[in-house]
Amino acid sequence: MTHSPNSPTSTQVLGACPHDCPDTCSLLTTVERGIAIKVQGNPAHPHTDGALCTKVSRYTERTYHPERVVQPLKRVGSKGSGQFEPVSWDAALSDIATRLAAIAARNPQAILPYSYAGTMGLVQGESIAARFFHKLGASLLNRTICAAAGGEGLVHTLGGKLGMRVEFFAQSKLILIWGSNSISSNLHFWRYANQAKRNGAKLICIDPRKSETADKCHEHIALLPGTDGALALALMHELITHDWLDHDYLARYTLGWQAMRERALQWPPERAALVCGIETEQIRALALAYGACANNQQPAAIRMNYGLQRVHGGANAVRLIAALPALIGAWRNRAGGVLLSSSGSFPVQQNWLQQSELLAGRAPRAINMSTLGDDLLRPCSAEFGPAIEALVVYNSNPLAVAPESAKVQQGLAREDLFTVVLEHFQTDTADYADYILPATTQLEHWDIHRSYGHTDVLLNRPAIAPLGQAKPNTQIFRELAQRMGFTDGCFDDSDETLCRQAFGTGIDFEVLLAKGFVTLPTPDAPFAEGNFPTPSGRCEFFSERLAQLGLDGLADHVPNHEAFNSCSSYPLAMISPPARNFLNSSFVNVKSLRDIEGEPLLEMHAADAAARGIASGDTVCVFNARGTHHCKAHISARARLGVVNGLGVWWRKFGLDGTNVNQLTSQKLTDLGGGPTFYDCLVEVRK
Ligand SMILES: Nc1nc2c(c(=O)[nH]1)N[C@H]1C(S)=C(S)[C@@H](COP(=O)(O)OP(=O)(O)OC[C@H]3O[C@@H](n4cnc5c(=O)[nH]c(N)nc54)[C@H](O)[C@@H]3O)O[C@H]1N2
Ligand SMILES: Nc1nc2c(c(=O)[nH]1)N[C@H]1C(S)=C(S)[C@@H](COP(=O)(O)OP(=O)(O)OC[C@H]3O[C@@H](n4cnc5c(=O)[nH]c(N)nc54)[C@H](O)[C@@H]3O)O[C@H]1N2
Ligand SMILES: [Mo]
Repeated sequence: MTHSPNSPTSTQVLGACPHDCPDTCSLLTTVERGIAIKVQGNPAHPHTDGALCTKVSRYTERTYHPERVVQPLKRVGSKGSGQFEPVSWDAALSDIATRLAAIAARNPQAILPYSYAGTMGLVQGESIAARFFHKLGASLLNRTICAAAGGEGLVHTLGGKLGMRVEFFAQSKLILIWGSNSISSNLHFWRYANQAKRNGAKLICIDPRKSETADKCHEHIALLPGTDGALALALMHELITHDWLDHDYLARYTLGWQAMRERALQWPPERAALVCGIETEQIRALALAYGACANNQQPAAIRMNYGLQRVHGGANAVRLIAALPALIGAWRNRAGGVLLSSSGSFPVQQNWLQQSELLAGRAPRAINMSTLGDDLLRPCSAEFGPAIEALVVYNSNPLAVAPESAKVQQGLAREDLFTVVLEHFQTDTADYADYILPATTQLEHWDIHRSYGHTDVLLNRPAIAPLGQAKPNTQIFRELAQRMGFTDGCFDDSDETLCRQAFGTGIDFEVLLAKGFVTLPTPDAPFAEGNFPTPSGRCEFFSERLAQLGLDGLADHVPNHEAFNSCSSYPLAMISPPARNFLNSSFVNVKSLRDIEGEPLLEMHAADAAARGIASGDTVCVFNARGTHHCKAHISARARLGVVNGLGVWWRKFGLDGTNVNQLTSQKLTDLGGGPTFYDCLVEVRK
């Protein structure tokens, strides 16, 4: 904490942005008389560079929002009515502990924790909470909803969630921005890309939607959703037939090249163009640009993001794209290669944080968070195990963000389901709670963060006291543990201790305390000489591990579950990428940000709208066999023919008919990793 030179009563506190975003910014919060008056980007942190996105610069508006939940609430109305009355912490926690203990006495696996990335903090995420559920023997949760497919794709190709260091994109000469609207969802990467652009780099955006990022790139390839694997194979085809290859790199540092080569040769650009719904010439031009960088002529970099892996073949597509740098030897230069996620670089002490030995030999079933709707409705069976009787939600808003909301809603509405929600606000999910417990925000608690877009560790110190009766997630689970009679010493670890130990001895905590961030000592060009952390030590075109699972060891194009087909009764593909001023469903209730986004919209191509007699501003019904969702149509050059864009993720209660886009999405899963397929979704639209 430092005293600001301007005012003796004003202090500045170093923190970290908690949100699910690759940027993980360093924050400076100005506090006067115990009130946070301003949250700014830390100018001393190179990646943040003193700048925040619009939404996080409004963090005080969110923190002091008049609708913050600041005391425990107990349901008084019917399930989902949203009617609650205040209760004391003691009454709430005692009742919750009694109810959970009764269920656990029959079968603890009937209790399901449900959490994701409301905060990315390692402490307010899965530390004491995980210990609590492990001790209880509750069902485990497979946290697949964001990155499972892409993560598997990386692991089975490069060996981990690793890649280029983000700062070196500034020195690249060709950048493919693939499945990422960086200006909206990875702003601090965009700064490096823009620097490269000013230095003469060519930027190509590959995205079905003409995003704000596509506007600023030299070229935009608007392929159909879920066809990236075909495009990558055709690129390989062109690199091979023109011999734009780094043969030395391929021979020394890759595995399975002959088989990959044969498969790629089945994908001439003409074939891929039909699948992708684009011109053959666009594929040839892309290959020419990428091939011109072969053999160290120019550094070529790829920034993938998770947007492209929310489809059936998401993991295979990531495998194919992650393999591209090896063909041209792009990894030889630190400004070449690919980055999807850097989160595997961090020496997180997960076992210590989560204390899995508290399971004491039990192996509870794991429930996939991406099929919550179905799972809440499943009866007890030999295959499934006990029906879910209690759901404890923290750091997530599943009714808004999980696919096929009608099923999630039906499940949450079960009278025999006991639901506890730890939250800042009365979200769509919290409306269905039996108890809402007030949680602190990032300004009010300790935490420590890794990042999936850079390689710095950040510490977050509390800037202000908890609002009202709010408590950190950790403290809520500590107190519940106490009431359940859990006496293990690990429940006494303080938040500060958890921060200190989260990275073991891998990080100098004193530097973190003083500076707020520490950069990991990772190599500049990690794969310049192979050293892939795969079983073979090579970039794996062919994965023996996948082959042993009975899967195709070689990556391929895997078509969508709901592949685009103009003759089907649902002839439009719908994608629902993030809105710039929301963070998934967070911030939707912050009025100044909601005012910028306006209202839930469906972007449509003029021809698709005209064919249905739809004009901009019309209320439309978007529907498929899973449900209907009403919103306003917006005819826009951002939508390509055959694809509609429903920017997400709105709170259902702000929608025209109390739904959002996830009323339409399906619970079908990805090829690997059990991820959701939000962007693999056919719909029809009528006025
Ligand atoms: N402002 C803001 N920032 C965010 C988020 C947010 O909600 N708002 N979300 C955060 C989260 S949770 C994550 S996981 C990260 C990454 O979040 P992502 O969801 O990956 O975010 P984007 O970078 O916007 O990438 C989505 C882009 O992929 C495109 N896309 C959709 N389908 C396909 C496809 O099949 N192929 C290709 N090539 N592109 C496709 C979309 O049109 C969109 O422009 O961003 C984080 N940052
Ligand atoms: N249609 C469609 N659906 C999507 C996506 C999409 O692109 N399209 N994106 C998907 C992706 S990539 C992701 S990552 C998921 C995200 O899904 P979630 O991780 O559920 O993200 P949020 O909607 O931001 O909800 C997080 C909630 O956690 C709360 N929270 C924040 N900090 C704390 C805390 O310290 N303690 C407690 N108790 N609560 C806290 C916030 O108030 C917020 O309500 O959504 C997915 N859903
Ligand atoms: Mo995500």
